[in-house]
Amino acid sequence: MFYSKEQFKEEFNRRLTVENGDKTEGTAYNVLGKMVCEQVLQEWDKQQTANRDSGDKQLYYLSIEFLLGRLLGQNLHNLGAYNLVEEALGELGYKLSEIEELEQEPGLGNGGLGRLAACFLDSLASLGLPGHGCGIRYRGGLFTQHFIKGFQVELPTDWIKEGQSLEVRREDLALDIPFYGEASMTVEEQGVRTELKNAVWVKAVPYDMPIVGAEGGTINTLRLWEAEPSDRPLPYGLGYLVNELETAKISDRLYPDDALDSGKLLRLKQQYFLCSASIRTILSTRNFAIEELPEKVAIQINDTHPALSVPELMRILMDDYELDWDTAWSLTTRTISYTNHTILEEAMEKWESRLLRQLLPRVYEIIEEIDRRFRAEWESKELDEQAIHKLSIIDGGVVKMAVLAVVGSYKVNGVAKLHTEILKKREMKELNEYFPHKFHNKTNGITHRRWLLAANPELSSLITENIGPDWIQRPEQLSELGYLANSRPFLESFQAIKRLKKEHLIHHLEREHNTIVDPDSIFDIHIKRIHGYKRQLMNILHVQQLYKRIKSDPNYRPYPRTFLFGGKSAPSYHFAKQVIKLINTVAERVNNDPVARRHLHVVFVEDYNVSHAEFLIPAADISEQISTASKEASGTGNMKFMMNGALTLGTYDGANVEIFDAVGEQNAFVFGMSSEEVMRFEHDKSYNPKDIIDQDPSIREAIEELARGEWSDGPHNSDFIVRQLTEHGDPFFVLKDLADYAKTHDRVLDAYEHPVEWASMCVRNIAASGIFSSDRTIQQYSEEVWGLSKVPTN
Ligand code: 4GP
Repeated sequence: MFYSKEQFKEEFNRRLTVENGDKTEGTAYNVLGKMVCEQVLQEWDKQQTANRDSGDKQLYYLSIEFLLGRLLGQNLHNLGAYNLVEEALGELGYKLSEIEELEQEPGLGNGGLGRLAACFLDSLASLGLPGHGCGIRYRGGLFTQHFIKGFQVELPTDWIKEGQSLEVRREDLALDIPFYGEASMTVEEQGVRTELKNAVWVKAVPYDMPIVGAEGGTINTLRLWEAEPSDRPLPYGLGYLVNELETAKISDRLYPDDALDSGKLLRLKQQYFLCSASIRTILSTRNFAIEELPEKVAIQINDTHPALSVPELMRILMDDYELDWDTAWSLTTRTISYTNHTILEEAMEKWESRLLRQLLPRVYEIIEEIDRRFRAEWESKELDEQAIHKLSIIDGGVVKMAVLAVVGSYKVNGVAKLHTEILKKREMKELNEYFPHKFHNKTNGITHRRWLLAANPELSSLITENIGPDWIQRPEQLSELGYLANSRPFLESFQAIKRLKKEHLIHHLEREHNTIVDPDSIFDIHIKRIHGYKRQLMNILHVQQLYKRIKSDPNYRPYPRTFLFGGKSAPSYHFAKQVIKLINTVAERVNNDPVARRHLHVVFVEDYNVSHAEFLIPAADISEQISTASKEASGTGNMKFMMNGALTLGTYDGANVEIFDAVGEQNAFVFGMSSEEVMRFEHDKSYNPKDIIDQDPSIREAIEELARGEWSDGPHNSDFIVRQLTEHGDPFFVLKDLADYAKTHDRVLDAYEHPVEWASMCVRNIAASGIFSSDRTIQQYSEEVWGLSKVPTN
């Protein structure tokens, strides 16, 4: 279908007529989606069978999030058919980019962790490695963000409603998952048998999506589980309707609010549902002896959400395969590995034992036994209280999922060098000392296919024209661009492309947000979840200061800058929601001021998602990566910006540190406290923001105005912010770093006055960005953790 333009056009037209005769873009989207699907399905089927028959080791990446972004374009690119289809459709009067925009993005993720999973799937398939995703098919996905009077309002999203052309329901693989009930043991001739009685069953139905690798790659599977009512009878006394409603909720939406017990139980149900359904299917469709499990299967758990994989695999091996504890433990701890994505206390999952015991009685028994045995190992050693606390899986009535994950895995990794060091030396020091060979680093990466080739085809072509096409397969070869960092013609072409991408973004913002941006201004972009440690507050306080200065000093007329924000706050995170309100109010004041408007423009992109990011990132001049040092595990947005030739304005945090190392600090804008300083202050408790407020009149004034509610339509709309900066000791060191941040922005302005040198710095960033391709990350995981071999291509 995609071999020649003429053939494609003929087939497309034929289907268009059959469909319903209309030639709208909506029909064109459906027709094209089905054509891609059919093209992929045949080959996919063949490869699935070949995979099963080959007996080669397969990886299963279990993740509660997969933030895929739109898939139609990605599939066309990876099939190598994008240009052909674009031209063919052009001749038929359609614009492929406009058809692509009709796809409802599956928002099955929240932030970095989910997007990383999606980048990894693309790299696995493109490198020809057999690695599959297992997740949940949330009907709702992440909420849609709306601003009403500057406040975030969350609306439900229904990505499935439109009809997904690229998934296959696998009724044949459906299975029932038990919750509640009582674990009971019977002694039989062969040994002890454990059964669950009076359980409530939920049917898990998989929907498979093909993950198409780039040319020469393979087609892997993303299996998303949906919860449906089971046909099994309910235990006596449980209402049918109640159960139906409860069941439906399991795959209803991502991250239900866990403030109440009901929300906590729902999250736990989701986690167990994912682990149990995935692992049982992995085992039931295998064609090897169960003792060979670690040689045939690798299970990677993406953060602790799928950490119940450890007791669940144990349960299956013991109860269904009748293996003894030691054999089951040996197989489990050679199959599972774990990635940690955060050291933030609030994100380190802890489940109350009483909830786990009630919901998953048999699984809880196994967790208790894992804890008991592990305890017995270390109890003979002389350990202080701190170490005992850090090594306990069950501690003070809660199960610490990160400890369970570490104990049950053969490898544990952090996602950037600094993060891994912090895990090893501080957060998980005792576990690292206990298991010295488990911990390792795998710095994150991003797929250059989506973030450079697809999002910025103009820059990609310029690169290929100058260094040839090999970098597409081996992105580290982008380093050859280093020689062009002083070539005038090359720099001019780069500048022209940056300008074009700014215009694309402007057009997009005009269409979607009714905002007009000055293409000559500096595009300074801060896009990520809204969180205290990511310090959107510092950015907007600085804008406030600039505004004040413009208003009070007639000689201060800086070069125009557009500060773009994008990101969502968790629905119950009041501080972050107030930051959103603050940014929107500052935007309104600044943008409506006839003088300030010539120098400053603030744009908050509503409902930030992957599709918006694809417009924003290629247009950026400055990439804001300003988290409090030690708090951002890695960051991956920073890598996407760098690859598109934006300069990082950032702290020594997460993967920024490696970005600065790769490109040289002279090609970035580095500022702020180091992670050691932050950790020292946290340890000594010696930082007092009041000192800064007392010393710096402009900061004092800003806080006073915030307290009076001048920047957010009333004091109650910024009370969380004011209290955090004053009474609560400014835990993310916003005021401490603010002055240095402001100075660094002045350095940006100075540098921007020299466009040739600026462009040259941008090119050096692109040249140094190859190591941040997720192909490098996946290659390392494959060689050092999973032991995969390339799927043979015929
Ligand atoms: C994120 C981290 O915050 C980010 O630094 C990292 O780049 C990303 O994971 C991928 O490793 N964590 C989450 C989360 O998204 O939900 O904990």
